[in-house]
Amino acid sequence: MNERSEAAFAAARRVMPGGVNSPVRAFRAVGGTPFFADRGEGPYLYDIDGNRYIDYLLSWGPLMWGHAHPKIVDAVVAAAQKGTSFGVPTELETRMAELVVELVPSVEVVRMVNSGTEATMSALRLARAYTQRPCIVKFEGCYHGHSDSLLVKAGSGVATFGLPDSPGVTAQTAAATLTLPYNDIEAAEQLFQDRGAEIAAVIVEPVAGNMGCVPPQPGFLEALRRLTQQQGALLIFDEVMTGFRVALGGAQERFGITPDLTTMGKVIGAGMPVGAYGGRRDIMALVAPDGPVYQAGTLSGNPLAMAAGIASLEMLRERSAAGLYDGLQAYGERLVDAFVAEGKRAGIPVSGVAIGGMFGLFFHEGPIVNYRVASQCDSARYAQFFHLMLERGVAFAPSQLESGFLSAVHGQVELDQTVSAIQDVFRAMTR
Ligand code: KE4
Repeated sequence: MNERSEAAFAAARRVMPGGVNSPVRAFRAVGGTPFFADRGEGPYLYDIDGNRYIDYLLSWGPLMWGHAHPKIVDAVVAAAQKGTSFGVPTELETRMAELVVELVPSVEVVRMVNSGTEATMSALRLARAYTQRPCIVKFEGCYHGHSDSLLVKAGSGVATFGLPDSPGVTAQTAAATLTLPYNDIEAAEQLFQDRGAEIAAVIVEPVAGNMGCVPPQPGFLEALRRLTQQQGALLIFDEVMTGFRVALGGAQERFGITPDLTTMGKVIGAGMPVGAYGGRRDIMALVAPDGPVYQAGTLSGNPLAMAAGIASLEMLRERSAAGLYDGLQAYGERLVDAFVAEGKRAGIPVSGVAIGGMFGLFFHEGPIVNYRVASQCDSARYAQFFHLMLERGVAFAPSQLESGFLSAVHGQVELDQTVSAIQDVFRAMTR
């Protein structure tokens, strides 16, 4: 079944921490040995033991066009044949920036970096410089990458390991990061009342994707917009995961909220290393070399990531007019409805949510509104479900506290196979 992955993992563990280059890939939350990828093709991922999976992990979000889409592969190959990096400007970077500015109207000026972590870290530095204030506000269960001031009650891998504060983050750093429960308007109002004058920015996942998929409750994002405006703080939407996924213009388009800064990643690189931060021109004017806020990167805006991202965004823009995002929503709803119906039929507490190209499946009766509730999910049940689905050729996220992802190339065949496997698995779970 997975002898080659077992051997590969043993070799990997000898030379890499946990045998991986990112903790969640070690499958610690669901147990067992991670399968090693050999190749991907559209909605399918093939492991080195020859097993094929319908892939709902999709590299944690970048792959809106599935694996190895010809237009994206051709774009990367063509760019590579001209060189991999130059250290001077290229027009590809301008083209990418023009696309982001066109598709995300709140972004007037944008800077490319190499990861979501870099994007959020830089956006916070900029917000502190612009407001001349020290504190930032984040929400429990939200993950914004692994920079020190954001590894305070983070979600994603840290939450999965139950490490609310990662070792190595100093007390001084943590003290400047204030955390609130997601979706808790009253708590946000109270914090701004108590410490509003110190707050440089609120950073939020406008749809939380790192404690499972948890949408904003009605009024939550509007309250953050109102409070930050009133108190002279900046509102930063971390759309590294939601950007170009929950709508063409991201969560800010879907929910009609205009943030001051937006961070991006994943989809804009279509699987190549990338991140970006951008927003109001008067704020971005502080970024070096125009302004004093220093931020730099050898490979920022590198031609291969730009070529892949441009190909992806241009296809998204073209297909969104033809109902791409409605199709993603419908697929997600069918998948979640099947999960909930079969779980209830089996007498197992379940709930789920579908929002654009992402979804959440919970072993909890729901509704899941924040990290405290999400952490009450039956993660052992989720692990059992995950492995039973894997045996049936369907790969979901290897953690209850993560989201599932869809692509434009998942079709009716994959949906039918997934629903049938869900029905079969819940029958097996009640035997
Ligand atoms: P990266 O530094 O991993 O490119 O981006 C960090 C980040 C920032 N903001 C949000 C909303 C994110 O979801 C992420 C990264 N997401 C995780 C998925 N839980 C990446 C998976 C991993 O850590 O390997």
